[in-house]
Amino acid sequence: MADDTGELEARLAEQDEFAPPESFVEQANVSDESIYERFEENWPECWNAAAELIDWSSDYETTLDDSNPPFYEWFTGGELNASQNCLDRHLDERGEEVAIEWIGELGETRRYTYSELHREVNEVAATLRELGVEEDDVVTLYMPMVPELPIAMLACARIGAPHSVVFAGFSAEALTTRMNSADSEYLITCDGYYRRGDALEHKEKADEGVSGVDHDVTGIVVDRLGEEYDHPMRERDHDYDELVAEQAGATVAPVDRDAEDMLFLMYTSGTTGKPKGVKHTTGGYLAWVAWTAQAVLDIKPEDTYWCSADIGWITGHSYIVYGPLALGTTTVMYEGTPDYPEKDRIWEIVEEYDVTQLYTAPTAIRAFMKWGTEYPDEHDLSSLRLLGTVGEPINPRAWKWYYTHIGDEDCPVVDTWWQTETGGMMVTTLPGVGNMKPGSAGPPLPGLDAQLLDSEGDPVDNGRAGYLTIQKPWPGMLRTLYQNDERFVEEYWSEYSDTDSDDPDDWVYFPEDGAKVDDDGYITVLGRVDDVINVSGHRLGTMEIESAIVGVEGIAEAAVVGGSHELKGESVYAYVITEDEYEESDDLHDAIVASVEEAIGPIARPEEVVFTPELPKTRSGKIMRRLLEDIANDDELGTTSTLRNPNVVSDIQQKVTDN
Ligand code: 6R9
Repeated sequence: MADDTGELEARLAEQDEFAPPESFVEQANVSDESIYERFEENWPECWNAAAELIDWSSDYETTLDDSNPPFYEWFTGGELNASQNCLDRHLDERGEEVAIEWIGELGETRRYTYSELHREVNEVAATLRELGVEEDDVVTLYMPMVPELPIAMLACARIGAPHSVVFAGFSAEALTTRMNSADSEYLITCDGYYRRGDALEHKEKADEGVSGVDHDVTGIVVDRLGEEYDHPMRERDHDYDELVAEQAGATVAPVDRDAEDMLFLMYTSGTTGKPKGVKHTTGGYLAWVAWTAQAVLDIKPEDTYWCSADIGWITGHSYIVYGPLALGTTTVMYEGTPDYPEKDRIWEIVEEYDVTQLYTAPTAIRAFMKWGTEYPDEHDLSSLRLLGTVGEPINPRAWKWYYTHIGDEDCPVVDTWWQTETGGMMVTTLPGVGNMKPGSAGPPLPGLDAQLLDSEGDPVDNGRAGYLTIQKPWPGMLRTLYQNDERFVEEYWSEYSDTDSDDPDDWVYFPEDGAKVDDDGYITVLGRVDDVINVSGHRLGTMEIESAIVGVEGIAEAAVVGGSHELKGESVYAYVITEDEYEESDDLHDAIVASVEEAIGPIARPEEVVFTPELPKTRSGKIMRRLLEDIANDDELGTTSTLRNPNVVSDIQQKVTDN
């Protein structure tokens, strides 16, 4: 056996291109390669194909209104409701089929058929109305992976109240910032949840967050922990079960929303310390996630599809909730971690539920790889038809491991590049059409125009690194940053556009990623080129972390960079300078870690804190992050000749080695 595996690995190691399995192609939702040409010739009307996947209460008049770039509008004049699309329209044919298969960490399960989900969403929608929530009021959802989270999202969508989901692992401070920024007066939260068998209390953190909000907040609290935790209630808090019980059997007609009305806000990290409120709309976003879910994830109503992300991130919004439910399939929602109670938990679930597609992150795959093949080998994974990854670059070795040991060389692997801002997938192979190349996401989807440019805006040669740009609008794109059109233009459009022009051809979207492209047009995404790092697929702004660190008494200055990490992709390296009267100490180290956790959350915890008397700076006083990155990665150092203080570099290097 060991020999076989060795041989197999050796063979795979050499192979850098894989054709989609024949058995997959035969049944794929999309298998005709002419789709690329057809979409290009028929742009932008090609996107009517996406709009056709959803129900409209009033037909749209125009596919794309590009009269005021970069404020594009899609499917203008159309009206629809996302909750109606995810629920009501499936009731006749699929009312008794499973919509959400929820698996709790402690082994308990909850199953919602489409009619059951429809009932509870209606009751929650009625509850929100009763509390005074009106159309266009932003409702904040600060909840872990409990069924009430997607239920609340759909209830908000039903009454036309945009939701703003704040990842439960984020800190109280992060909640405050987001609620203030969105003027959100309503919060649905949870008493707590389970992590590796332990009850984690969440309500105190929520309350602390609310205490910083500059206006009154009405709360609804889901009781997940029961008697295990006697959670505090504020005066304006209500118990979820009690309120919903009062609305038993209530129905709320889905509100007609204009295609361009906001469906939700999602805050994400950017270059500056302040998170960006990405605005997604009802028509374009829903069409985009439905279309990509059927074309790339090959979702069919009879599937049991599982995306292992957290709904607190965009991946969960698009590919646990809206995409799969719009298509009427069964979507699996898992509360826990992949190694609890054992390292085979994922494979146990795949086997038990006959999961047909698995969509996860490279970080998870690298962990599975490290744990060893014995865990997947214990289970029958033959129900799987397709595998996907998202969130960060996947190294070819991890890709091949996934393809072989999970997919049994019989499932296509889609490596999907996209962002919070793009709403859904952008660059990936179509699994029934294109060959796969491990490590390369693939070509842009049909109807998308991606190009690599150098810093002057000129195209770069194939094989060379450049900046990824998107040259034409697409339905799922963000429309703006909440109440900040100026920052929207500045962040995404100023780099490569002629911002004085009203010709859409002069406007180019810049996602702030570096990439290279090969002769077949396959794009390998290299990573962020701004001050954002990607830890386990989670986007973190280095400025946010730095400002938490310099908030610690005794710290004068901090520079944060990403260092490569075997499992997480990148990890947080913090280089800090103490104030004169202070010295490096364990206490100071712990205070730094605590402050980062408090400001952002445990995901941003520094892996290394390096105390140094100086930071490498250019003559103009700018910190040379590139050098700090080289040190963190133990790479050969780039040039130090432009530094004001070149000697500091070897000192820091020595400290990192000693740590
Ligand atoms: C969906 C999501 C976006 C950033 C993006 C890029 C990185 C995502 C990737 C990938 C290489 C992939 N990224 N998918 N890099 N290959 N398949 O992750 O959204 O949290 O906004 O992060 O993630 O750097 O710019 P978001």
